[in-house]
Amino acid sequence: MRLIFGTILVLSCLVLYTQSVDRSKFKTCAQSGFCKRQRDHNPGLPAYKANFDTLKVENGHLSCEVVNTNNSVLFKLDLYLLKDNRFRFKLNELQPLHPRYEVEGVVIDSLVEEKFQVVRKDSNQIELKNGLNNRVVLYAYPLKAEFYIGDFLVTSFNSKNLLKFEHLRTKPSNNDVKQEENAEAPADQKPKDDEEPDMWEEGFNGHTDTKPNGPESVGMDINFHDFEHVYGIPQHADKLALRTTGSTDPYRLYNLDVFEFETYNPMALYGSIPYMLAHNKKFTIGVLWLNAAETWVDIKSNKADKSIFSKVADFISKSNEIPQVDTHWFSESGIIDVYLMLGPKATDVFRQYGQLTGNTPLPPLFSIAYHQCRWNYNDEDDVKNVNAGFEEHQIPMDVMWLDIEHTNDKRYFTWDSHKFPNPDKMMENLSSFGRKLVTIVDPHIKSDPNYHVYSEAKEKNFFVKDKTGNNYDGWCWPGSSAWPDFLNEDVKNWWASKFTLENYKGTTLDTFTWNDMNEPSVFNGPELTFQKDALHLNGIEHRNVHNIYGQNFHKATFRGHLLRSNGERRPFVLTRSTFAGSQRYGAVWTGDNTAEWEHLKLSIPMCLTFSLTGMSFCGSDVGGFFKNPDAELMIRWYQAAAYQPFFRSHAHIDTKRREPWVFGDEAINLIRDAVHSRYALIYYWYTLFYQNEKFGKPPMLPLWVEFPEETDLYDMDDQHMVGSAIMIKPIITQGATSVDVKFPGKNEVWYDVKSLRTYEGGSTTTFSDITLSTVPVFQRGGTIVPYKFRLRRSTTQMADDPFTLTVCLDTQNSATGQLYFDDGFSYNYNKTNEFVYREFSISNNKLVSRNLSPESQLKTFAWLERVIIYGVKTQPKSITLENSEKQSTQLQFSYDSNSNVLLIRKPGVKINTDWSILIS
Ligand code: NBV
Repeated sequence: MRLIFGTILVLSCLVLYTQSVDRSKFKTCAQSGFCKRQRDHNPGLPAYKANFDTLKVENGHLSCEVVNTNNSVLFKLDLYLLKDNRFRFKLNELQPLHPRYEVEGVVIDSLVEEKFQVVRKDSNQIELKNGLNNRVVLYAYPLKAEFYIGDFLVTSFNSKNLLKFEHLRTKPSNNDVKQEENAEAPADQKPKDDEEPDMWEEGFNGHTDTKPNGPESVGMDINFHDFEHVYGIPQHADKLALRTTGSTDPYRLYNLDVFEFETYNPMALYGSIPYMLAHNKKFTIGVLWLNAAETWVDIKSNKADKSIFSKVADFISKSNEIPQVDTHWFSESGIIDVYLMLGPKATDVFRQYGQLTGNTPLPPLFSIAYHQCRWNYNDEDDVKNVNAGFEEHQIPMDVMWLDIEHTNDKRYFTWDSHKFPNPDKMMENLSSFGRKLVTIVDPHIKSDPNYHVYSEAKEKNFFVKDKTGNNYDGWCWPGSSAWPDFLNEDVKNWWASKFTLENYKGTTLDTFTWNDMNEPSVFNGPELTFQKDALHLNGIEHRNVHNIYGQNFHKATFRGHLLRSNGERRPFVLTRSTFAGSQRYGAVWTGDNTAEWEHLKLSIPMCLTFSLTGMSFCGSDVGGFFKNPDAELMIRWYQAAAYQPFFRSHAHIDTKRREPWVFGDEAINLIRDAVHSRYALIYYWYTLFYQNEKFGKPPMLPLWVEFPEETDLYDMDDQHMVGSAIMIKPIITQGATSVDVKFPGKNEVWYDVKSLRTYEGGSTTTFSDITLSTVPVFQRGGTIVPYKFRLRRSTTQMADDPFTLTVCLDTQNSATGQLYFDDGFSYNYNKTNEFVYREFSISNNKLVSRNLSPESQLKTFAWLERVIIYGVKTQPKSITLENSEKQSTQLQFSYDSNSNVLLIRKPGVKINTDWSILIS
């Protein structure tokens, strides 16, 4: 009977997955008790007051008690000045009925700033200053904190008095309900409904959330002064610049498996990163709301929310009302813990947030190349044939992927013995081409006493519990399943051990992992996930940790990869579910998109948003997961995705085959070109990922990060940067015949290194000669980009290939660029300095290569094959190379005075040596 139910459920899920989103499966704010209470909160007379008699200031840490004057409940406020221009604002109950959950494992460095000063203090205000002259002013009543960069007020917390902190309480008997409820509000504004039925129990779609702790939500306003644009809080299928939410639900952050998600709305998706950035001409700042419970964010803007009439009136009257974005954050439980990065520039914010939550570690080289996936490659022959197809059509590819059907009935870490009888051989074959394999490993564990993963976890008491203390039982791909409690360190370590080569038979160090369904997705759970009253280690309710469950699973898998190689090799793990800090464990993809042009278009803002919020190794399913793309969409998708950090083609099991060669000759050639363009730039990408690990600056960036003062770029999300040197405007509309490209930067010059044309910064050009082969990509004047042009089957074969440097001169005839590389897979770059990190720069007609890390020492055969300099105004007479031994050689060159391009042939020097080239 159970089996039949399970089969029906799984089948119905498959059917559902072929339709568009069923909104009724997911809560709106009005269907969520705490969302309603917080969103509708009308503060009336401000309730919260800091008691300055209890004020203590020690070592950049201020603390005091706060009272809710309506009900006398006491809180503790901690305000920290942190190193590198960061602040922390933390509010918790002083004596909660039992400890409230505080997020663990996300913040890795919150060192307190030593250089601080109390600037002034009176009975209602205290002002502290950090070493950079940035200040916080805390007001006792009404409680609020204002943060200043120099003299500019940039953000304030609770200046709208929306703070509402529901203290823990005992469940009142029916008679007490009235009294308790009314205690929260001022006498003149008692709730109209005496009883709020949602407070102690809440139903949705036939599920009941028993809420043993009753109401415990927390909410506060965070306001951005003199800002019109805010970004971040992924994951939503929406624009890059966040929109105001007056007429919609707030943006929801609750990790959910939303099938066929809709475009342009604030519904929750698979990941939740409660981190927002605000940007204006002068500053970029970031705010992390560190709470892993269900969270919603309302956004208002005094400018954006204006009617057309008032905008016109403002224009006529030259109104100089200061713009402001007001945001209101509320979470179902936990505490208020807000980290502020005060920038003042975007690159500072990236570094500050990276110090707080970690940067994306340098991925193995293969993982930033091209991946070939589908649900499913059916058997070993299929894998072999697809691999052979890439050979035949000479399309580079580094990784093949296997989805859930490769397992023995969805028992992860096992193989279907009919379809995959010899995984070792299959691995060997792939490795012989220099290629890797990724297998999927989901967190739902088939409830089967004969399945070792299940029986061990059961015996060790490692599963998440339901509210009664039994192992949580839910339905997923394998039927009845249980979920390991990845919040528990012992469980993570046990899970990690499953990846050792002895334990995961058929794998080698060339096998990597895909973590899916980790929201977690539960077919028969409320909103397709766990019950909120499910229990983790030490009785922690799932409600508190929902948004971080997937990250802990991802982290455990990452640990497994480290373990299996004794910490020698860099892991690669792809995740669907994310939280702040997930970047430390690998890559993310945007989930189950659709083969439609709108989805191709959305892949850009979705990955830009992930990038801004630390999760920089992002991509979307090339071609679209659901439905069948035609050749044009497929080609355009490859062309766009070649310039996004994670580059993988993927498809639903019910779709037609779509390997690059099924679309005909023209498509094969164009797809090959697109994939090749990724490989040609792979060392540029790798250098960006290295710099991302070091400095937190993501490889894929909105234009405004590079051109922070150009206000017309603030909304732009169909054109983006790859590093500081490359800009792309992918073609994302069907049948495009023309495209407008914006060239930012006054006094800048942009080069099309293929057509050899140049474009002036500060202009927009319409390209009206668009064909299917057009990919508008430009290199910025003033930059040097390393290329490897030889077409190879995978990155493995590229290691010793020679480099070409493309030098694009700026208006001052100078340019710089960096190159980083190492063995591509180990930690030797950290342990024994086996890497190359060089800077190339040209000025006064001399191109110089210098070592950026004198301690580095990698043995490499890679050499410099050619240098192409764009923007050279006069014909050179001679070109002289001076090598590291100070020997000079004359180099051959050609110069084209029409295009101003100088081609220098065969400098022939080893790339990791010092050399210079003099153009006279
Ligand atoms: O494992 C099957 C799929 C996978 O292909 C997809 O990429 C994931 O997002 N998975 C979801 C489960 C079922 C989706 C309909």
